[in-house]
Amino acid sequence: AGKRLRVLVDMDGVLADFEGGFLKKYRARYPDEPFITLDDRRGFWVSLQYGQLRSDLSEKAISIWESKGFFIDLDPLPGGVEAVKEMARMDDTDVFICTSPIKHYKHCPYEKYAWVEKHLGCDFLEQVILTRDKTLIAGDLLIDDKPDIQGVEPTPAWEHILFTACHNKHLSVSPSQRRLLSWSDDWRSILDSKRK
Ligand code: DGP
Repeated sequence: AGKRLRVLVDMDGVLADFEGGFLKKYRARYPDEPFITLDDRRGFWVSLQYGQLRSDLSEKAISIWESKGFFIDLDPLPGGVEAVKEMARMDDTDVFICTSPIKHYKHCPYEKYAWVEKHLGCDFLEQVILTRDKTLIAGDLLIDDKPDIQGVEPTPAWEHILFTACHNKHLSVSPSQRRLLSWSDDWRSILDSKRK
C-alpha cells in the first residue's frame, strides 16, 4: 500500500490553447500589423517577442489576453481534458489544475474557473489552484510548458515535466529534465515512475 500520487497540471499551453487563441484574436483585432507564426515563436513571454518585432506591439499583444472572453474562449489542447479526467479516475491519484492568473484580474480568474467547469465539469472546480508562485504548491509532478518555474521556495516538492509547446520545442533542456511531447505521449508511465 503506497501513498497517493499528487499531479499538478498547468492550464495555459497544457490544457488550453493559449498560443493558438492569442494568435487568432491578435490577427482579427490587428489585421494590418505584423505577427509571429506559432512556428516562429521563441521564449515563454509572448509580449517580449512581439516587443522585439516592433516596440509598440508588446502592448497590443497584452491587450488581447486582457480582453473579456479571451480565457474562456480558449480551445482545449488535443487529449488534455481526457487525460486529466482519466488521471482523476486512477487509484491513489489526486490531480490539481495549477495555473497562474495574469495580474489584470478583471476577467482571467473568473474565466479560468468557467473554463474548468465547461470542459471538466463543476466537480472539478474543487481541484483548481490559482497561484502566481507554483514553488509553494507541494506535489509529486508538475506538468507545465514554462521552462523555468521559479518562486520563493528554492526546492519545490515536485518534479517539473516540461510540456512541449511552440515556444519551447527548440530549447535544449538539461538531460535530467523530462518532457511530455503532447497528451499522446506516455504520461501514464511518467505517473507510474513516481509511484512508491
Ligand atoms: P502559467 O502558464 O500558469 O505559468 O501562466 C502564465 C500566464 O501568462 C498565462 O496566462 C500566459 C500568460 N502570458 C504569456 N505571455 C505573457 C506575457 O508576455 N506577459 C504576461 N503578462 N503574461 C503572459
